[in-house]
Amino acid sequence: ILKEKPLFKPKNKIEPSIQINMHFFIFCSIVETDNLIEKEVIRMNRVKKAFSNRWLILLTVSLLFWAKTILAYYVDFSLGVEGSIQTFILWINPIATTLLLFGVFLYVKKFKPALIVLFLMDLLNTLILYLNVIFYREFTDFVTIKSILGFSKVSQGISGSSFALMKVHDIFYWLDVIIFLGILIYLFAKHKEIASKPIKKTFAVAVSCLAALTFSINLSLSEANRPQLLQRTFDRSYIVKYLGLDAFTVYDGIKTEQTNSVRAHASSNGLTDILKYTKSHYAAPDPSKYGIAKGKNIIVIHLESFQQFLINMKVDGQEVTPFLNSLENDNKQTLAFDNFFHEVGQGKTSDAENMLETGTFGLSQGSLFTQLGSDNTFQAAPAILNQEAGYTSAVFHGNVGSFWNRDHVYKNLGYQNFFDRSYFNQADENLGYGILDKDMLKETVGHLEHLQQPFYTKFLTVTNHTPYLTDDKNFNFPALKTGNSTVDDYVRTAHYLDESLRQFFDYLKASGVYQNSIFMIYGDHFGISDSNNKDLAKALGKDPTTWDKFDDAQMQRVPLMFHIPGYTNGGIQHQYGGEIDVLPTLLHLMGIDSQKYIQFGTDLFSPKHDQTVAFRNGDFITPNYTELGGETYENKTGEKVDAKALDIASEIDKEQKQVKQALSLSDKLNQENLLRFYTPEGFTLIDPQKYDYHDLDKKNAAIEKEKGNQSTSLYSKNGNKTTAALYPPIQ
Ligand code: GP9
Ligand code: MN
Repeated sequence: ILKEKPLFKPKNKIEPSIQINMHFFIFCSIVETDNLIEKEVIRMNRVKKAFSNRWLILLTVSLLFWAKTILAYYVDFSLGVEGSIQTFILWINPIATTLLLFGVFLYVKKFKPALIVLFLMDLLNTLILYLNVIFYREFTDFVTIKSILGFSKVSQGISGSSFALMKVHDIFYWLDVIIFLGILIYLFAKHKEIASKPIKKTFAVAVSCLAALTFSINLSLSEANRPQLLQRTFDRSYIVKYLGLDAFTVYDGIKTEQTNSVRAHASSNGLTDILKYTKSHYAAPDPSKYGIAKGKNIIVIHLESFQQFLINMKVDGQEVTPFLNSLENDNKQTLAFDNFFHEVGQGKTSDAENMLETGTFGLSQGSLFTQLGSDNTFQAAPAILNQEAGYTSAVFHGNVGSFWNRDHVYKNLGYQNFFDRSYFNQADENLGYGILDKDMLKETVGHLEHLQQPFYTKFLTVTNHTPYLTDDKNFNFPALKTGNSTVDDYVRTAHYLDESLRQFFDYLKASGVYQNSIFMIYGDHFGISDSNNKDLAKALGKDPTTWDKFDDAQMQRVPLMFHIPGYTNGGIQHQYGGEIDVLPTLLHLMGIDSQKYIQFGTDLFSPKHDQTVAFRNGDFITPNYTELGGETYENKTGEKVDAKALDIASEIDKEQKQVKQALSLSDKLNQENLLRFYTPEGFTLIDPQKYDYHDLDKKNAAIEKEKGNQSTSLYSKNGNKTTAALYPPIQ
């Protein structure tokens, strides 16, 4: 062939054999070039294929997003993850929502639009993640729908200081999105014809189902680790920790929509029935108690999970709470109640706080603090005391500020200061829900002594909290020997709490605060749940085999005492009452009439005090009867009785109606946020924006400085010297 059709014609004569060789060489080169071209085409096709393999794309983008979320969990958020189960839940929680959202990509038939959808999902999710990262750096909290809609907090957090809030590692939040965008642009510009086979719809649906399945596994694991996670919403960070940021955003959106729609239909007309009830229910103060603590500092001590049975109880011949007993039994300076009940629902501590601060009930489900507290209008103790009597206010608590949404709610209650976990030594031992009470109380001094007096202060203890974790170093008290560890250790942590208080009081006495204060001490709710009561029965000298609902109800007694140094008319009070009654009682002791405020309880000392104690589920206790789920028990005998036969049916019926009415009117007031339509004369509406719980010590020092000689803080009165050395060493 080459002879007939030579590839080239040499100018000079070349020997035929060489000629053939040359021809062969050229031929081979051409073939090889062709080969190379073909290889290149194959390579290009592979790249194209890879870029157009939908499964690979989905997996890569999802994995990268998962990694970014984990980065945020560990580096930017502090979620308080404890133990391997929580760690596992944390690691899997971004999977479900990421698959669900990114999986939409599989449903879009055409390749390019599908890619755009995926990119937008990635961008949106990254935006949500990053917004939260920035917001968290400023507020130690997550972005809520409300804060986005209201724009107030987000704009405060994001604008202005936003650059200052950025960190070098933030590049990792955006790197994959930028690369994705680059690839998109490249593909669109250079490979106009790029396409890929659409995924069968069944596969797309399968991915969504897988996402749903993953979510339900995630939710069940979470519920097992933290029962009633969604009903009670302890803390926004809990939802993020257990279910992830996207689930939190959706959950928050649904809740916001629910409250908004209730509120949109509310009007001041709704107040008519409420005012009618509270006005007619009002109980005027007993003149002999009115104003007996006027002008004194108020020190509220919240005894975590502390029940009345602990008072005067002995284990192996030793008093569990000798210090609290000495206060309770001081029949001159203390007014203590032995028929006082907690009335909390699922909001536990937060419900107790709500009742004591606002005089309204908690909600029938969940916590009022977390559900409505962020933007409800309140007329609460710190605001009333400040406006009517010039009180400064502060809360001290060894747990993070976001728990029970306190960091938001306290502002609406009018608290000027909130010293949360961040104000205490970070090295302090964290046991369960916060640092140990002894450490917390000791460290409060550095903050307390800078508050202007008179002050209204609340100390939220936390060490006596289920599961009553103990060690032998801090908790040297004999445990009960019932065999149920929750019950057994309860007395040990209660004893610890008692010791913490004794030390705190030693300091207060030495610094002179004690003599000029009224102490309001209460147990917030049960520590031993109904399911454990039978194990406790024997230790209380009761028969576990006859233990019933009636006994469970009686166990809901918690301590309440007003300890007023210098007062001489104290003694144990036997009238029945509950947490809802505390605010009007306290106000009257302080010489402030509660009449113009909407409050659902009555002054415990008033001759007109309503002794019916309403539980959140509608059950109630009176001095004579205990009504549980429509069944009546006689208090004297503990026996179930036939109300009709005893001719008390109509009396019980009337009480039951009133209990239900009070609970539902209180719910209406709070759910519809009706206090925004009612401002009693002389009361100024609280503006939460005025409060900021950062740098509180600096602010209080500035107030001291500005007031100069007029400053009434302990520190100023002590010749500008700290009183911290007066605190006894922690034993
Ligand atoms: C946590 C503490 C406990 O900050 O107040 O709340 P509780 O679990 O008792 O409702
Ligand atoms: Mn509690």
